[in-house]
Amino acid sequence: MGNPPPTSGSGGSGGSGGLPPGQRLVQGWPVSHYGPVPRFRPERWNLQVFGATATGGKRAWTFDEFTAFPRTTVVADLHCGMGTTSTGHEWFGVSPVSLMELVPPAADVTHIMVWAEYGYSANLRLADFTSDRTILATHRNGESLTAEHGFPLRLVVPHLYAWKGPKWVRGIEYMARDRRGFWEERGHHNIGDPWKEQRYAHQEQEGDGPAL
Ligand SMILES: Nc1nc2c(c(=O)[nH]1)N[C@H]1C(S)=C(S)[C@@H](COP(=O)(O)O)O[C@H]1N2
Ligand SMILES: [Mo]
Repeated sequence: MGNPPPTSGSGGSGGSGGLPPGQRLVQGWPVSHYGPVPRFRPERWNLQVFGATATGGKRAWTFDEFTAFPRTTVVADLHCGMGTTSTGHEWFGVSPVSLMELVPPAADVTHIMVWAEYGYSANLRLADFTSDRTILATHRNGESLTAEHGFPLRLVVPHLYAWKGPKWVRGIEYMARDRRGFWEERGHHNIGDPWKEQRYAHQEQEGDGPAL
């Protein structure tokens, strides 16, 4: 879990505190991702939970079914691993814990891989995914996400760099051991805590992640 911010404050909790080391504040909300923006096709969209579930089975929800889930609000900043932070985001969406209650993990699950359109993925420790500030967001500042920012569903993990939060989420895989996601395989830190400035894989210490 992330260290608390150095001094004054609210840190990851909404932008009135300090920035993580080496980050600079940007105005507004820049768009940043690898590859094209996927087109949303409601009739084909689903959200799947699979991997090491307690029953061994998988679950999938259509867009309409997902829309009926209980929602919650989290105010949090986005810290891009390339050095910019955008603030003032009020995320509205579904708590990962509520999904996991519907599809319990097997007893040996330690990590989660979150999958997005076009094969983008990010690995998380179970406790990162189940943090009470982590949210599968459908809305930001009261409006539906735009296509560029991840419509219809993106993950936000406030205490980690933003690459840990896939836009255009489609799948949640329960894992009994850690595996590297898209950027974690390509030179980025396996944990990605901005308060410890864990940007690159070469900074990893024993136990931070599986061998590259
Ligand atoms: N599917 C997908 N999600 C992604 C990425 C990506 O390339 N593909 N990039 C990540 C990175 S590096 C950042 S900084 C944030 C940017 O989110 P924003 O465009 O809403 O600011 O999205 C994250 N989620
Ligand atoms: Mo980023």
